[in-house]
Amino acid sequence: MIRRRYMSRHSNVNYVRPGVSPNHHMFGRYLSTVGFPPAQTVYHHWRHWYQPGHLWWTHPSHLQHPSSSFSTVRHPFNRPPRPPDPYRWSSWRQTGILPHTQPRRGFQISAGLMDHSNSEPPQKRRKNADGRPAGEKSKRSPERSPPKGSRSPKGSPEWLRNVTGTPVPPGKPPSPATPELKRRWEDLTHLCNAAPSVKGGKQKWTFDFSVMSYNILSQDLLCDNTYLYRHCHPPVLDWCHRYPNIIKELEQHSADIMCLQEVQEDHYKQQIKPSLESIGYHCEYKRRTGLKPDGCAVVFKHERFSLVSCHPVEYFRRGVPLLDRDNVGLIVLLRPNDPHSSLTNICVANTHLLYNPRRGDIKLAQLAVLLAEISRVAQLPDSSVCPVLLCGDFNSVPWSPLYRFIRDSRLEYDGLPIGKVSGQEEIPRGQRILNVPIWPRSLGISQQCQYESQTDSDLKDLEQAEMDGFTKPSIEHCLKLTSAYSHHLKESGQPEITTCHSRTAITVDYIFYSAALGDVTAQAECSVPPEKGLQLLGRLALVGEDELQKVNGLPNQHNSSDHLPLLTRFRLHP
Ligand code: KL2
Repeated sequence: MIRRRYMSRHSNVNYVRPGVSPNHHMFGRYLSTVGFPPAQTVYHHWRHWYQPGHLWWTHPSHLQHPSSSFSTVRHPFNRPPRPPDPYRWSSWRQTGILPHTQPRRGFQISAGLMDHSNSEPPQKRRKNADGRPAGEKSKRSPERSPPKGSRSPKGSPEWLRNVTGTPVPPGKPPSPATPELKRRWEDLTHLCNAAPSVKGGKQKWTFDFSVMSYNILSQDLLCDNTYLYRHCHPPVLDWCHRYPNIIKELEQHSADIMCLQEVQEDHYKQQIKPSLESIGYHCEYKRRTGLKPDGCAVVFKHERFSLVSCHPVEYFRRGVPLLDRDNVGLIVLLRPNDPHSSLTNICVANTHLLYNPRRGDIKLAQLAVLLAEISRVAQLPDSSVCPVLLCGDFNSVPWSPLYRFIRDSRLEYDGLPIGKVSGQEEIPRGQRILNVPIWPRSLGISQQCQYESQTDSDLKDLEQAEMDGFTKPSIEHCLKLTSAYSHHLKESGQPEITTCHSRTAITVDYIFYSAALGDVTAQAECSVPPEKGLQLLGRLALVGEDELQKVNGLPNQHNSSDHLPLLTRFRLHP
């Protein structure tokens, strides 16, 4: 019976992408924007594929590497003939239900996941950025290096650590009824004396808006790091399962401004941008330098804001050894659409800093480049700065030196090991300490994270002061930033988790903002908050490890990234 069901399923070569759920109301709509067949067609196939209790998943043949693909070879009884490989692009193209362009290394996800041996992930080849010095060709990127046994990632949860080889217990395929993660809205208005927003009338005009920061997990990086997702049921890792979930989530939260990271360029162009534009968003995008195909997007509702200017930021600088990585940032200056035109612009910056836990020196240099550009973009005629929102994935944990630098506007780093800057690893390998100065003067950015004047006379005048600055082991910046999240759960005091996979469960994503006088968080944490600024009205509460354990970690059937979105609401005063 088991065998017949298995075989009859495969006798039909019109496979659908596994795990695509027809239950999402966005399903037909969004897929149709990229040339997918009508939803019913896919649904028919989906039903055929995704039967709860179906034994395909538990069958040993799924452990075979899909590159063996379909052949005429007959297997013994317990090894039925393999179908045309559902994980190979060519098989899907024959069905006519795939988008017209070939996903970059798409459908290899499961190839990695199907290999449930205990071996470490294969050594990965470094992709060379265009125009890199030839010597870098053979250099292995530490960012892509597989985990070593000696590494001690912070917060790696026990319940996700030892899952290799047993992703789903036999006979228990994950049902579509995997519990959903519950997140409640935390209203903070009562704490900050925020009167309801007044739309005109005698009271002062204010402007309320919401901001999201969300690392959506690029499919390319997912494929590169499959060993992080061995706890997942493979179909939930398929982009065709993840995309409808992600777009539904974005639409449901309906933030006025969204800062997205790990947005893969082809998915952005073909799916994400058209979908968001169709619901009233203006979209800006900056792809990483080099060959990795993802980047940062900032999107906002054009009903609420107008774009004043857009500033992509590349951290790669030829000739600066610290800035040899392909991470990027994206800054936009926005004007609130305010009929009274009494409101200041706001500066929104989005970034995804280097992952490598050992290279805090690079992370700080990348951050300095971003802060210098924010200071320039946000500068007002009176030399003060407009309210700033700094969002993104900083690959650094709360209260780490990098985090404290952002929040305290200053970091004394004398004798600080570079492996301790981000706090990602409890016991970092390597003892190398930060150089003084961290980044060289040739970068053109001062130790106050400001662009330096480049003219000869200016340089002479500044020389002494600068030299002093460049020999002191401290860095500063001019923004007064507060974190919108407190990094501990209100009820249990447990750490909040923003990213979770089989090696980690920590906070690395943040929404920092210029807090106004009267902002509750700022009063508690910032001695002299600036007058111009934002008031935090509320946030979508994060969750702790316990809640994530109940939903099998991330990504899962409903949460389709290995990060959770951060969502906040602010009030802007004139
Ligand atoms: O931690 V992340 O995931 O913010 O969610 O940022 C990086 C990592 C992202 C971009 O480089 O890819 C992931 N081990 C674990 N994760 C890695 C590794 C690695 N060696 N390399 C890249 N990433």
